[in-house]
Amino acid sequence: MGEAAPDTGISVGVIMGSQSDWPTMAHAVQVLDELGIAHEVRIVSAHRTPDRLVAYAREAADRGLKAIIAGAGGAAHLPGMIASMTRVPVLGVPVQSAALNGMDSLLSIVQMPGGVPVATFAIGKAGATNAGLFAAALLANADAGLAQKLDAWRAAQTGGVAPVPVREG
Ligand code: RP5
Repeated sequence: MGEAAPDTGISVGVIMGSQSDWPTMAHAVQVLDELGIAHEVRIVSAHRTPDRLVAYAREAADRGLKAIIAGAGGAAHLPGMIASMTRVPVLGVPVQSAALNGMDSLLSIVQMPGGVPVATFAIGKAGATNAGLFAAALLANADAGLAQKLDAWRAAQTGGVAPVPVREG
């Protein structure tokens, strides 16, 4: 048995299967940045870097991660494989694929067998944003300061919605 990985003080891991997933996953990172949540960002591919995937999942709990946001596209095994090796909650983001518009990603992530949960979000930007907000909500259960920030974030969103549409065109 090796030594337990040290707690890094990082609460959320944002991982993605490829550099090409970054434009989508950047929206999760933006939310974490706005709310001041300590996070790390990594490329971890289920298919191209399987050893990296195993190490990341196996060390996640001992490193102190409270949530892992995992985005992938196509045959999107990353979130499910990570979830199979850690009890840290996994939030899956289906990246919009070129061939099937992300339906392949969505179904690959959401259709987990009973016993290995992955919380699955919408395809693309909305899903990544909401995964960031959901991770924040999980952490806010045990962090009053973060709860205040999250409430303020939501209040600002509400305040930004005009009551009457601008008549364009
Ligand atoms: C998946 O394959 C990645 O998550 C990405 O969405 C998709 C395409 O990857 P690239 O060929 O652009 O690296 O593993």
